[in-house]
Amino acid sequence: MKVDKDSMMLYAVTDRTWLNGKSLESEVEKICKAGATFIQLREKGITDEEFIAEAKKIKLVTDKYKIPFVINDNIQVAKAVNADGVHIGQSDMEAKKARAILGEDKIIGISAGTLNEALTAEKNGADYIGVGAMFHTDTKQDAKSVTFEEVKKITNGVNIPVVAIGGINKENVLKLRGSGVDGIAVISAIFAENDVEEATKNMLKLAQKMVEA
Ligand code: TZP
Ligand code: MG
Repeated sequence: MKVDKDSMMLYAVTDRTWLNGKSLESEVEKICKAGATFIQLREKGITDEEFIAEAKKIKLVTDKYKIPFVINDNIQVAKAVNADGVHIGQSDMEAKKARAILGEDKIIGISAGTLNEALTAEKNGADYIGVGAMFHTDTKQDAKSVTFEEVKKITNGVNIPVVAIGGINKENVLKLRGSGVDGIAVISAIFAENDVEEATKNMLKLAQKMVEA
């Protein structure tokens, strides 16, 4: 499975912080059903065994809805569960390792904050770029912010899909109009909401509106 621009429209990144006793797979199922176009499983501070067990459960859901499914930052887990790919940070080594381990058919997403980083990622075989943080976010403490101008340079400069991330919510998503991004990646705008289904539907509509402009 490879990515196209359409699959970047509403990219949901998981977070168990707000589950409140609900299971991650049931929340992901609601999100898939409501129209998310891409799912990334993001876990911090668990063992690879736990990560693999969780990834297997989520993959059953994303396969059912035929939505691309990538693993954050862990190539071995992506390989072990036969995920559609992996999302990694800025590291030439990691990009090469990911391609060598996962093969040509898998999706490799790479984070970039500058045009230079985006071009390097593309050269290293990235299938899409994640750009951010677009706005203030409390979700990732070390997120660096990226200016609108830099995002425009990135979308103009690369030939692969670009998804914007970082602090994107229903109030600010339309500010990304004209940036050239193919969609939005969100954590709290979906997972921090009580009704993730409603939040997904709403964010999808807004993302489509933003991209059309
Ligand atoms: N990478 C850059 S910002 C960010 C990540 C994972 C956090 C996005 O979370 P939110 O809640 O959508 O701001
Ligand atoms: Mg990383």
